[in-house]
Amino acid sequence: MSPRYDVVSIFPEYLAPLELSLIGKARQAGLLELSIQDLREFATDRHRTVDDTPYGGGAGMVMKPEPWAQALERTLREAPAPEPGEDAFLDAESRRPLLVVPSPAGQVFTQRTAEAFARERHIVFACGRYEGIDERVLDWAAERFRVVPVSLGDYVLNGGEVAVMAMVEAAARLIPGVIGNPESLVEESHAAGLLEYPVYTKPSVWREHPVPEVLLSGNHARIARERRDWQLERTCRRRPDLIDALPPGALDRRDREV
Ligand code: 6GU
Repeated sequence: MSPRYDVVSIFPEYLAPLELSLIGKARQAGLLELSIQDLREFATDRHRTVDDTPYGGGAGMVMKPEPWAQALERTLREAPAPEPGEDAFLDAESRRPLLVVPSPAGQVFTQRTAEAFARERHIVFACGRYEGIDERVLDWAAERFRVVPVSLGDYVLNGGEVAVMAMVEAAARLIPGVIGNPESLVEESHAAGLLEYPVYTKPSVWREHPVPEVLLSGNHARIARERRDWQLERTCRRRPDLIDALPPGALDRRDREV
């Protein structure tokens, strides 16, 4: 059974690029079901209002709770049914869909998060705008979903839509079958906690810049060793924090000579 992702947003057109490229093809191939809901459908007044002024004062507007509850209830009604036998050992808690709330106040999204998302059967993404969603929606939702506020990093976007595009793309490409050659997932940046090594293609000399000689040697052991060194050098220079975070034993004796 392919995973289902629901995205709720007041700007459903913002998510249109998810029709394209790899994710679009995965949807067409039935590897991923993606449904985009317009939050304003669940507003009740003539102006389709989804925001209001904050209690306690302050700048900006807050998203009203009721349209969110209605929209999230619809995603629960449309939740994929468990396959007979498939989830036999899951408790009720694990059967709850994941509710991802993009927010600069969330836990930071990493490749590990993407890997965890790719194992989920049903994820609902709740895109907030303005100053955010009335906190009671998250309290209410916690009885129906596993709620996780998630941030892309330490900067502020206008809303969750761009963040959801990044998260959906990072997770969906890890769903089995979405990427034609799964070996390309093994070597890429962050898979082993290091940045990817630099890559080169023809011509062997381009505008007086030659390709590193070792890559033309045909010596696969030497090439593998050199690429590992390039990864380590690049990671030390650009992202020393990743070196500090490597699990014990991730570096071997020969790595330490770099
Ligand atoms: Cl997930 N949402 C918003 N609005 N801003 C962000 C973010 C998310 N991650 C970083 N900045």
